[in-house]
Amino acid sequence: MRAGYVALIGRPNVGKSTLLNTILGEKVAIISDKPQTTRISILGIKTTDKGQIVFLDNPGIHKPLHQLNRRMMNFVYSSLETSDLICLLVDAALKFGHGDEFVIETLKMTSTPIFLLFNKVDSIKKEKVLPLIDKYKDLLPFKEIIPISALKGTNVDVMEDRIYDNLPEAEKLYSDDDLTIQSDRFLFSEIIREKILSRVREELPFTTAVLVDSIEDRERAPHSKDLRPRKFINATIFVERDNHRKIIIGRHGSVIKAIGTEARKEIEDILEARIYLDLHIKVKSRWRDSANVLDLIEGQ
Ligand SMILES: Nc1nc2c(ncn2[C@@H]2O[C@H](COP(=O)(O)OP(=O)(O)O)[C@@H](O)[C@H]2O)c(=O)[nH]1
Ligand SMILES: [Mg+2]
Repeated sequence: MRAGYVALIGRPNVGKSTLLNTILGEKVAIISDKPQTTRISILGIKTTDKGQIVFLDNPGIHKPLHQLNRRMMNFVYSSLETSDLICLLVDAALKFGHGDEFVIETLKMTSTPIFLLFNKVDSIKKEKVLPLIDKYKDLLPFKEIIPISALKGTNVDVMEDRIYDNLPEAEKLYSDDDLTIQSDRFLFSEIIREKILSRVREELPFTTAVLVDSIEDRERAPHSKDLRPRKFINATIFVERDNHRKIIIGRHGSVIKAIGTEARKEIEDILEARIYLDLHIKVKSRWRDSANVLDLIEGQ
């Protein structure tokens, strides 16, 4: 048996969370085309007959400006420290830039073995891969360089095999049917945030936080044909400014309604229950620097 921790590391938007979901075959991390979608380390457990790989999906490596971002980067650093192996993801379609240099510098601090994964190879021509490998291969002593597509699943099995080769011999760290350790509250708050990110375009870049205040059971109406259990979920969306609140509400409430409907459907599928989702919006200026709000969100 082999088992260990593998940190997924890279710039924002390179596809770390997509890869985690593909590996697990289930959604444990939310995805968006906006940077800095993932804010904490999200654990995903893959158990096979070879052993167990515990993946840590992470926030993207960036220079932090707010307390929120400093906390995000602290998740990255501690995941670098605790992991047995690091998978550095790079977007194969993007040119090497300052952000990539910063990532390489950050990784120079660690002596943990590193895999280099060129992701999104589905979006580039095959002949572009070799020059990429050439550009990167001497920057760090990579143990393996593997082109993958997290979205299509290309080479993900190869990657898993190579990971096992590099993990210590050890007993499993979690039980066989554990997929993650994040709570339902956290997952639901993330799902709501994902719907906000996809509904609200450029006007509002990643400045919302979502807190699930309560999840309560509800009685079924006496003659209802829907036999699913019923749950009532209360959640608060934090925004920094009143005009952000208006954007999220939308014309005649159309935006918040769509966010609520999409999130509710997804949560209903997960819980196999009928869900009532009550969303409230709270304006809290500079919540990104409020230890109170950040503690509440991380503590879900
Ligand atoms: N074409 C393509 N797009 C991808 C792939 N992996 C991720 N993406 C897209 O890249 C964006 C960022 O993905 P996400 O997993 O949230 O990136 P993260 O910030 O690194 O976690 C999303 O729009 C994904 O759909 C891939 O293998 N191919
Ligand atoms: Mg992510």
